[in-house]
Amino acid sequence: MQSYHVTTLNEFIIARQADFPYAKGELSRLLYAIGIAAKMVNKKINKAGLVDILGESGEVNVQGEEQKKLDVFADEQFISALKASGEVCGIATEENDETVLFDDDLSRDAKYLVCMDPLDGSSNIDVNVSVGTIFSIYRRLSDRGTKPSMDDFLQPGKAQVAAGYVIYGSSTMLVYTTGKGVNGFTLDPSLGEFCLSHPNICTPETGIIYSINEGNYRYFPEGVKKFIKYTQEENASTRRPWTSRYIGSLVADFHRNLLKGGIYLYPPTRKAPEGKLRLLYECNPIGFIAEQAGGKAVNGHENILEISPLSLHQRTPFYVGPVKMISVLQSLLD
Ligand code: P6P
Repeated sequence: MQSYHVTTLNEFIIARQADFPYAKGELSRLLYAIGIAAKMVNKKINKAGLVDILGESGEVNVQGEEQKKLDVFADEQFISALKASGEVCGIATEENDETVLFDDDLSRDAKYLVCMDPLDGSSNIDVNVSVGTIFSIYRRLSDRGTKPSMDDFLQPGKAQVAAGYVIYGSSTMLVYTTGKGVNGFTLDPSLGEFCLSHPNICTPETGIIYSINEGNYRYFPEGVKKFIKYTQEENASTRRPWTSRYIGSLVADFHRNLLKGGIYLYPPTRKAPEGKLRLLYECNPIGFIAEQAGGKAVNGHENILEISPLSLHQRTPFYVGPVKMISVLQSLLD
């Protein structure tokens, strides 16, 4: 009888701890905490249609968006799990105007901080479309034992120690990188464990999928309009036009494009002249993962991971995908 061993997320984290010779387990414990919170959120999302947690919580977040009850629940779960880990000194999340600093002795001495979108794409919850959690992990710059500073949170994306996302879809997956490749874990509900299902994810060199909300076409920069026109002409290598796929949930669109080869675009629009997506907890983590999988993320002509943030909820135009597809886009941008 062939024995079939699954590698759980926790086994993988421990095995990979050797990648960091000076690691004393802090990052491992932080990643465990994220896995636990993800399972709690997943449990709630799976019942969303059945329990009265749909609809607005009546609060409005810093983005001016109605907070769905699951947004609030997810935010609370991740904050609680990360605080309990004792490995995080503070968190910046989409759901909180200001940073959430942990002032217990253990956390105040922690060396990591987290920027996260606890539940991205939440407007899709009520219609049963995939949503996601996105997280980004940094080392603090300020001295351990002191109150974290705003500079701790406003580091460029290239300083990330780790980044990942959870996609709550037809199955629930956690995909993350610590700078040594990208690995995907699928939640096995019968075990209650995330199990390694997509080792060493490498995005295809190119592709024919493009993801953009063409409803904003008239407001796009000319170069983006030229790019859309290019996708609708015969593609030299495939002799066929590209395929438009847009779910309206960044994690779902990015995950499909990462595996199949595709480019996601959120250009400036009239409603969002700086772009809609947030640099700290959407673009930087997704950009880090894309780069680790062989892709690239830019704001137009600048690598996303090179941008020095000026504020917690700063927005940016965002284009992410295989290097060759990004190059085609950049060749058309002014
Ligand atoms: P639009 C969800 O609100 C989100 O932040 C991303 O997940 C998604 O890709 C984008 O906004 C959708 O925005 O303007 O096309 O509805």
